Amino acid sequence: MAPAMKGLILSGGRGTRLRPITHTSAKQLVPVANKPVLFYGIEAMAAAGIGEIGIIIAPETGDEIRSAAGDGSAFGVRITYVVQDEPAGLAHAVLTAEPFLGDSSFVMYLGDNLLQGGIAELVAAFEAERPDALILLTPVPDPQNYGVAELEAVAGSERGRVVRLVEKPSAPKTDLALVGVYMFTAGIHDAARAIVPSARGELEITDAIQFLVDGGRRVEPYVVKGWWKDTGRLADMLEANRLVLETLVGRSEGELVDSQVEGSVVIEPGARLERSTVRGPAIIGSGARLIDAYVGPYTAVGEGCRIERAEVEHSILLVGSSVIGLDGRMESSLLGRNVVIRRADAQPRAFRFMVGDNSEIEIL
Ligand code: TTP
Repeated sequence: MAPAMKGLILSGGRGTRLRPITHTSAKQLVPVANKPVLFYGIEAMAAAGIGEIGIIIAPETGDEIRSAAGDGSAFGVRITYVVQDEPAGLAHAVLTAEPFLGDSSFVMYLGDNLLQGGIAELVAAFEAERPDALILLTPVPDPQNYGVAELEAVAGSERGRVVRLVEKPSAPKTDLALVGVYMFTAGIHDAARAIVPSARGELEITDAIQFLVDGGRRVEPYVVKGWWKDTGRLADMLEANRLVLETLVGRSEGELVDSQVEGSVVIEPGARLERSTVRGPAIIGSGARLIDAYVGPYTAVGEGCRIERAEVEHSILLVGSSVIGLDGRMESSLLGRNVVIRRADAQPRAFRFMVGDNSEIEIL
């Protein structure tokens, strides 16, 4: 019998596109609807029956990821951490994890990605058909910004096969972008060893998959049905937050004083609203305080945050941040931990922030 399928989640990387948040924290721990992005991937694997998960970590942010995800028992899985000394590419990450993966087939999941509907169906398809690799694809309006797959029909096969993968093509032949979830047999290790670094100096997983294709191996496409989000940039992070908040069912375990809640809102234990309005979908974390505040749709307010005499919409606030006395509305913003934004005078203006942990901003 083939060894059980394993999971590999990539949580290293540089995260340059999410600076300054990533100066002090791993991007995979930025919360989406108050839960770290990484946890969605772990949960998706657990739900697909994968019990052994390796997590690739970087030396700089690895400890934080270890302490957040622990040994995996909270998710009903076993987690092994694999340190990748430098972010030398996704195929390099696979090679780094080879001692953990051994001969097993595995699902590789980018730790900053979110996939609606999970991966159980894909794992089942892979195990039933046993191709050498199965890659997930989704139609996008701007394929020139992604890795793009070219497909070919195969008699008797519903999905056909992949013939070519092109990184960020200037003239894309299809609109099918590679999603950050892949399934491989152990043959990917030899492929990753056979390729050379790309122009940007990384061992690219697309090159390793192309090596499989060129060697006559069966690489199958799987077009995903639901949404997929790579949260590597602020706008995508906010979009992921919006999409996940839309799926939450409202409940209130907090305290409401002269306050209104409209639509689907989750209020976690110990949160307190005074003379405030929250319009969902939104989540208010435990111990948060809203005083004379308005929180609008698609907002995730982290644990212990404070919003006072202010309006906040379509934003993510990490643990312990405060927004006080703004008379404009803060929107489309991501605040790190313990950020303070406080208004010092009363001139109306619009604000847009992307602020790192422990920052303090006063608007004069
Ligand atoms: P990317 O978002 O493509 O790369 P990055 O994290 O370096 O980000 P940026 O481009 O903003 O600098 O990586 C996708 C996922 O894979 C992400 O969770 C980080 C992880 N990763 C590794 O674990 N090892 C690597 O060598 C690379 C390149 C990425």
